[in-house]
Parts: sequence; structure tokens; C-alpha cells
Amino acid sequence: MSDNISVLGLGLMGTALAESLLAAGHQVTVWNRTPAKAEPLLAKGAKQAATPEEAVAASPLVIACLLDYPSVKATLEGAPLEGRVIANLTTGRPSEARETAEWVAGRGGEYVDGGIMAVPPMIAQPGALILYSGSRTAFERYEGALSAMAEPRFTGDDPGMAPLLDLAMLTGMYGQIAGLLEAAALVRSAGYPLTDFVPSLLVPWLNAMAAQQPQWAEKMASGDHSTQVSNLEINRAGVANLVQTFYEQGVKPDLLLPLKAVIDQRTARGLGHEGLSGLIEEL
Ligand code: FVH
Repeated sequence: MSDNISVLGLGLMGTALAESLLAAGHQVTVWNRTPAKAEPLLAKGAKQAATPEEAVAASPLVIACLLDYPSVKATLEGAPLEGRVIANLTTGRPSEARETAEWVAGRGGEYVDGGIMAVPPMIAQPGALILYSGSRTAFERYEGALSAMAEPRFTGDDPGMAPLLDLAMLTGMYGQIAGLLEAAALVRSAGYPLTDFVPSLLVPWLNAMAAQQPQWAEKMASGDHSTQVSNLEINRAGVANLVQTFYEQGVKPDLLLPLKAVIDQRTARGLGHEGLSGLIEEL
């Protein structure tokens, strides 16, 4: 089924989103602050709106993918939101999403927030995921259309849930990047080739560790941090040894030190018999 959909914001991501909607056969109206960025999309069948007001009036579903939430609000300020679904895929904080949902509802619109778990070349490809939360009825009405961009997954009625999960996923990613950087710096200090270490040793190891994370989730959810695998006292000694090795190799362990501090804090409370999952209670 073909829907009328407007896309506000034609940066790298907004352009990829609009392209995927056009490729799926939807009637797409686009608006961008710098109008020239619409040209490649016009050649693919998009219509260009001269103003955000015109773009919002053109379609019952309006997708916003702009720099930040203040720019979304400024763009929608004078637009007729009555009867419109605003799907805001701009990255932001949960508090901003909740505030924007109220602001849209106060103008007669429905609001769905979205967290894009993909980079532009991944859009419309297998593996691309967009997390949504907010108005469930609005999401269900347009789930088919939204699936042209990426797998849509609804995560709850709280508009702040999708951005919170988005930021949690990015947190996991940054933690992994921190580990990669420290490991690579240590290996480089010893002259071992990183082009061998990373693909043939580190990545399989991290994949094996990641496979255990659902069990960690059960521990953290239940609060039962008992372990038959590796207790905190052993990890405290292991991480201290690791940090000492970094100094001996002339490498800064700066990204590891905050983890060491939390392990030390937990064991100092007399909880060294617990597993690493117990560290969540210190956070
Ligand atoms: N690119 C990515 O990989 C990430 C993946 C995860 C999600 N993010 C978020 O998507 C939002 C847009 O990101 P983007 O990559 O498209 O960003 P740009 O290419 O820099 O485009 C920015 C667009 O925002 C428009 N814009 C900026 N300020 C204003 C304003 N004050 N009023 C109206 N529009 C504004 C800008 O317009 P112009 O500069 O072309 O005139 C672009 O359309 C973002 O939240 C990411 O975190 C992408």
C-alpha cells in the first residue's frame, strides 16, 4: 500500500530515509532548510515543499530527521499538526522526547519517537533497525510504511523509551570501542601486528564473551550476583595486573581505570565473593 509521507531534513540520514520510502513506492514530499539538497530526490519522484508548513500539510505521516530536538521544534513551530503523526527520528535525550510528545499532542498531533540503529548506507538493508516508542496506535497504523526504512521495533508507550534504548546501545558500543583501543595500544607497544591480532584473536574472543551476556542480564535483573565462574576478588587482582602491565609497556590504561575503580569500590564493601554482574549495583 502506498502512503503519503513527508520527510523533514535531508542530511545524510534524512536523504537515505526518503530514498528508501520512494523505492518502496510511497508518495514522498520533502523539505530541507537548504533546498538544493532535495534535487537528487526530486529526480527519483519526490515532491519538494517550499516550507515545513507545506510539507506537514501534504502528508498524514511526517518523519523528522534533523540535527537535534530544538531544530525539530523550530521547524514544526508554525505547522498544522492537527491529525498528523510526527515520527521524530532525530537523536536526542529521553526528556526531550517526552517534552516533544506533549508539545505535539498539545497541537492535536500524535507522536512517535525513533532511535535509528544504523548508518545511512544500512537503511533499507537487512540488519537496519529503528526503535520506536510513544503512540502505539500511530505506530501500528504506519508500521508497514516505516518498515521500508528499517525493521521497526516498538518498545513502549513512553516516548522516552526509544531514545533511552538508543543511547544504551551506543553505550555498549562505546564500551566495546574503549576495549578495542586499549587492547590495540597494548599489542602495538609489543610490536605484534594489529592486522592479525584484531581479526584472528580479539574479535572471536569478544564474540564468545558476548554470547554470555544474556546470562549476565538474568543476574542483573534478579539481583542474584552469586557466581560459579569468576568472583570479583579474582577480577580485582586480574585488572590490577592488567593495569600494571600497561604502565610497564608505556601505555596509558586511562579507559580501563574507571572500571578498576568500581571493582575496587565493590570489593572494599566486602562483596568480593560476588560475580562481576554485581558492579551494576555500584552504578
Ligand atoms: N548519520 C548517521 O550515521 C547517524 C545514525 C543514527 C542517527 N543519526 C541522527 O540523525 C539525525 C540527522 O543526522 P544526519 O547524519 O542526517 O546529519 P546531517 O547530514 O548533518 O544533517 C542534518 C540535518 O539537519 C538540518 N538542520 C540542522 N540545523 C537545522 C535547523 N536549525 N533548522 C532546520 N534544519 C536544520 C540540516 O539542514 P541543512 O544544513 O541541510 O540546511 C540537515 O538536513 C541526527 O539527529 C543524528 O544524530 C544519524
